[in-house]
Amino acid sequence: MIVTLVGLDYAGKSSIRIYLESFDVEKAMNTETSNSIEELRGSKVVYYVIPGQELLRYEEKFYERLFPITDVIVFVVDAADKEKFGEVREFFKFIQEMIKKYAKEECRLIVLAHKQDLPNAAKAKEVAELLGISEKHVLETSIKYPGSMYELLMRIHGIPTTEFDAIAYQIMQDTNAESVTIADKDLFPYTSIGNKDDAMTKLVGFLRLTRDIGDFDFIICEKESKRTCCIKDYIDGEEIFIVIINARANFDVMMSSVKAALSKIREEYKRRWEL
Ligand SMILES: Nc1nc2c(ncn2[C@@H]2O[C@H](COP(=O)(O)OP(=O)(O)OP(=O)(O)O)[C@@H](O)[C@H]2O)c(=O)[nH]1
Ligand SMILES: [Mg+2]
Repeated sequence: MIVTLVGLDYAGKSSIRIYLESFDVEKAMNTETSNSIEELRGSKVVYYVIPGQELLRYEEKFYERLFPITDVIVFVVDAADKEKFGEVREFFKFIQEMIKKYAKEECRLIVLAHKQDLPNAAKAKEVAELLGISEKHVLETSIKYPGSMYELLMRIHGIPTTEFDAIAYQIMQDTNAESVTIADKDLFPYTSIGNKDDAMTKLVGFLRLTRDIGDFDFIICEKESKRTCCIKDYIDGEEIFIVIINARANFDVMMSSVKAALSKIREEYKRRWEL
């Protein structure tokens, strides 16, 4: 799957890429304006970012090259910078033209009302009205709200999570947990049940830890008598992670529930990703 991020300079495109690459908000907040196309290769998704400076964003050659292979276009709007809304609208018209000219018929568009953590950031409704599109295409996001990054990733893969939801619910019930999340090493979520901000914060933490400590089967963290577990396994060489927050059942119960879940995840994974 190929995802292309577009938008004005300073909108937050590179920040999103860096967050998905490093899981590090601080790093993602410290960017400089981009002068060329950036790329991030995940196992199921490749992200391209087109630079937003005025001199570059109207370069038709970028769209001619990328839109024919793009499955999802993400149009990022700095929702807090209302002074630039005129410029945003004008650029969106150009993007619509580029879509008509170069994009695949089935290419999807997601608009981000980004930087929601800033005071007075415009909501999805306002951004939708600005661009003359339906509100259902607009997502409110912030690098600082991990739950919103989860929503974005879910929207990107665009596949119903029903089967994975059922698997996660079962683990939740078996282990008497607060939240269960299943995702791959690129943060690509299969499902998450419970508070999304908590789930993504923990998942991101475990993914960073994985990079630091290398391979593991499971990690258990106890804090204020709250037990959070991360179980890692492989499906056809691909790492998958199950994060269980506040599992109250005993260890054996948890492991047998996870084991049962993993075989179901394996089946569902193959169906979904056509392996
Ligand atoms: N408050 C807040 N600031 C953000 C967020 N995302 C990005 N930023 C800030 O916005 C700045 C610009 O973001 P970039 O990602 O560099 O912007 P860009 O869209 O890549 O811009 P160009 O490379 O010029 O096209 C970053 O350095 C961050 O400080 C967010 O969610 N909230
Ligand atoms: Mg950039």
